[in-house]
Amino acid sequence: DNQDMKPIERFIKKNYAQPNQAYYGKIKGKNIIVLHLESFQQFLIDYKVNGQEVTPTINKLYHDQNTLAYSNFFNQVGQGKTSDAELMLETSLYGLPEGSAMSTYGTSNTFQAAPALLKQKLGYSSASFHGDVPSFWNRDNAYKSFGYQYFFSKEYFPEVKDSDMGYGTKDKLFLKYSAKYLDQLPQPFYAKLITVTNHYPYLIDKKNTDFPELTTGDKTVDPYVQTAHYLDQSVQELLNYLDKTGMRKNTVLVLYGDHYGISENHKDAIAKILGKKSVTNYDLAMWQKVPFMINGEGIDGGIKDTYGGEIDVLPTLEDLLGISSDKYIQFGQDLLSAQNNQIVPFRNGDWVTPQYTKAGGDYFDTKTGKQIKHPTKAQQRAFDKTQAYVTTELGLSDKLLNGDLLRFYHLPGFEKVQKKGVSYNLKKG
Ligand code: GP9
Ligand code: MN
Repeated sequence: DNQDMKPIERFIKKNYAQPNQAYYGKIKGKNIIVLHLESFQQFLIDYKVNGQEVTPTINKLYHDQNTLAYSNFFNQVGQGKTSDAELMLETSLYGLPEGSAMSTYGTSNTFQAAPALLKQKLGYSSASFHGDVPSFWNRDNAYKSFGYQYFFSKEYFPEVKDSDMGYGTKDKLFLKYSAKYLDQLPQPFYAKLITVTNHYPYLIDKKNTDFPELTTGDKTVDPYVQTAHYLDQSVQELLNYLDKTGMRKNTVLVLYGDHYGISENHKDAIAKILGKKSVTNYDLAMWQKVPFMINGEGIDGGIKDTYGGEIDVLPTLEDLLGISSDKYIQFGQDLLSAQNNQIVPFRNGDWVTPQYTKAGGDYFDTKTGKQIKHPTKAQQRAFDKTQAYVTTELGLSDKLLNGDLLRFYHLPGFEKVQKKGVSYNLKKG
């Protein structure tokens, strides 16, 4: 045993949020499809261009009574972008302050990640799908460490004329091909579909869009809604297929946006979209909101205003799956729990709570967006307390990854992931 684990265990135990009995185990045994919506921001929900909804399908899911939807859910990625989002969802550990943790430690570190946990606790099979080369973000190695049984990357999808755009297989083709593989997975399964077309610089062939651009005048920003619209159509096609085959009935869809599409380098464009003259650090913090939804037959849904982020997804799913996670080394908190503290740390040490926001060195009232230039003593105490929590939490997560500390942590009833013999390579077989 390693002494460095002790403060981490203490912190996690102290901040453990009890599951919500009304939801506990509600989706146990159902297939789970995580739909990773590339660069998809919350502002797109119900957003219109020239009176037309950009994402009618995703909007409909957002308002569905069988969808648990979150209106104050934030991306928490750092430089590892997509890979940080993936790491948080699979492990409830933070990305690193610099670089990509999946690239740096994905091969060497020990993890107690979602695919392995679901396999060992509930007998789920697992697969990840992505239309790019398998080595991007070191996925081919990190997925083995996470316990993924299958990884369907670009080489598994037929290459036809114009099948690629930007980072890989176009979403419509990608989801169509992936669905065929999904059909063959042993059920129940845990599957992750990582879309790619809605990625900067938002390339789309004319035959795939008749949707208008934004009119911010920022040429690289304006087509964002066109690729988002295309992504939305591809989701609709997947839903149609799942409905047709009957798979939808025993499947839960988890949709989330991994990070911003329009970066802070485009402040003028962001201001135009928000209908403001200029943007504050508060606006930029709120700009980090992304969708998070859990949709499935029998889910008592609704739009929740609980503050949370990507780090909280796995604990939330564990609650719904009826997996008791009180011994797990996971930094997030179950969003359904009444004990959730609603502190959302960003990777740079800034944070959001329902009351206050710290962004770029400034403090704000979260409800009004008003800057707090001269905090009262009570406000200063609240800031300090939240900051201490955030700094400690991020620091402990970094320590855990840098020291590969999970190799010392014995999780009762959990066996170390066996990577030997696992191969995702189609050519080598
Ligand atoms: C590449 C894709 C994009 O395979 O996942 O990653 P991002 O640039 O968004 O981190
Ligand atoms: Mn991404």
